[in-house]
Formats: sequence, C-alpha cells, structure tokens
Amino acid sequence: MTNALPLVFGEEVAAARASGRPIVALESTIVTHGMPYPANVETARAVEAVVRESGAVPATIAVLDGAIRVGLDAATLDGLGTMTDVMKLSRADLAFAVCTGRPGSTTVAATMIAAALAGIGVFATGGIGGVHRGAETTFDISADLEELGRTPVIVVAAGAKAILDLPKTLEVLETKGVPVIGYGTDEFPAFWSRASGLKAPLRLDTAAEIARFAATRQTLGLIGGMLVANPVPLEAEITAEAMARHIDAALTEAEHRGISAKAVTPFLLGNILERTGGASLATNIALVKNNARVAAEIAVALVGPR
Ligand code: PSU
Ligand code: MN
Repeated sequence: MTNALPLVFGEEVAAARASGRPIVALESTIVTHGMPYPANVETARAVEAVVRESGAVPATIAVLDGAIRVGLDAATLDGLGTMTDVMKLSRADLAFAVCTGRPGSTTVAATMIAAALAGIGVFATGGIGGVHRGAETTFDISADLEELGRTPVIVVAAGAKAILDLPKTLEVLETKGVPVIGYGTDEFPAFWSRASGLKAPLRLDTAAEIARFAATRQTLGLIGGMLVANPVPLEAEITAEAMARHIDAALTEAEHRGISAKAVTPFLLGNILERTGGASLATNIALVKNNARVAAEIAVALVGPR
C-alpha cells in the first residue's frame, strides 16, 4: 500500500491501521549496526513476536528502494540483516536515502520521524543515543535527543548506554522539554545495568498511567516525545561496576583508532561485545524484548478499551 508520502506498509501493519489496532514501531539500526548476524535478525524476529504476544502489531522500519518501509516481511528483514553498505539514517539523511534509493536503517531519530508520519505513537528500542563522553570537545551529541524534543512519539528504552555521559544526556533532555520517566523505578537505568546512580526525573508504574500522561501533554499542546526508561530485567543485567572497565577500554580504543561521527556508537557496541565475550549481547537482547513488551502495553492502553 502506498500513499502520497513515500511510505509502504507491510501487510500486517496495513491491516492493523485499517482496524485501529495498536501498533509499535521498531528501529532497524540495531539490526544493521547494533548486533552481529545472525543474532541481529533472530532478535528482530523475537522482538516482533513479543509485541504480538502483548497484543499489538510490530512495525519494523527501514528505507528500501526509495521508500520508507513500515513493517518488514521475514525475507526483507533477513536481507537487511545480511546487507553491507546500509546507511545509518538519522534526521539529516533520511530523505537522502529515500530520494537516491540507497538502502538505509533507521536510528531512534529516523524511526521516530517515520513513526509519526505513519501515525504510530509508540516505539521500542534498546537504548537511545545521547551526549558522548568528551562532548565538550567533540560536540558529539546524538540527534536522537533533538528528535525526542520535537516529534510526538513515546520511546521505550533501557535508558541510555553507559558508554555515554549520562548526567549530560539527562541535562539535554531536560533542556529540550523531554519527560524522562523511570518505569517502575526511581533510578535512571544504564542499558546493561539497572542502576546508573542517577535519579529518573519522573516515575510511573503502569502503561495506563503513561498513556494518561501522554494524553495530558497533548491536551496542553506540548510538542515532542517522551522517554520511558525501562530497566533491563534483573536476571539479565550486568552491573555497572562489571561494565565500567570494558567501557573504559572500548572508549580508549575508539580514541586511539580515531573513530568519529556515526561510527562511534557501532564501534563501541561491537568492541564491548568482544570484551564481554558475548555477555553484553545477551543482555542487549533481553532488554530490547522487555522494552517491546512495555511498548506494546502502552500502545494497547493508548487505543483504550474496545
Ligand atoms: N541501541 C542499541 N543498539 C544500537 C543503537 C541503540 O542497543 O545500535 C543505535 C540506535 O539506532 C540509536 C543509535 O539511535 O544507535 C545512536 O547513534 P548515534 O550515537 O550515532 O546517534
Ligand atoms: Mn554521534
């Protein structure tokens, strides 16, 4: 199905739109740049299954053949997971991939834009991009933060990756007017770890409360998204203390190799995966699934009783 926008809906998503069923957007950079094959494709499928089990329809988003695809079939997802030379798309280059026909995966920022265009209000990911350590000299601040400040999508993430400067990330989110909600926790989670030592600015404990909060923001005309910070399940967490030395080593190696711009986040994730002997990947998979479940519950709550 196509309309005036360069959006192509997968079958399942088109049917959900027609019948007003809840939909959860999912990103694809985690598939192309966040995890190795085949764990990337297996995880994407498992995450879609979690969304379905929780009563919503998954819409994995990517740019292929000059269109923003909303909902990918199994073969397309597999193709994306094995392709090389896929652009990692954010606000700056989403339209470039559409108009040149280059394949591209969507980051949190680009997925939010696509979800808003498609009328999808909830999105699950692993962790958002944020303010990198040393940003005071590199100016490396993820476009995800800017997007959260302007695009009306609820993003469910396990906080932000501990490779970032988390206090600065929270400061920027506050400046941009983004509500950051600890989901069932007072603590801002640090992706692989449940604790960061930082307080979550707000706290809510149920999907219904989050849906109500989103509706109130809309009533008040408050533009922009919100971040639901959902801690990794206890049994899958790697403590902040255990992660710290791997993170420090990965950051040092990135600096030595002169890794910059878009390559920074994928490099650090890959390097940490090697250093933890794959343990960080298992944690990553567990937290994305957990976020997909919460996002689906919020999407169901937003649709309301039927
Ligand atoms: N979380 C993960 N794996 C990832 C990412 C997040 O577990 O690959 C991706 C997301 O797509 C996020 C992006 O939007 O990293 C941030 O990249 P940057 O720091 O370059 O903005
Ligand atoms: Mn960056």
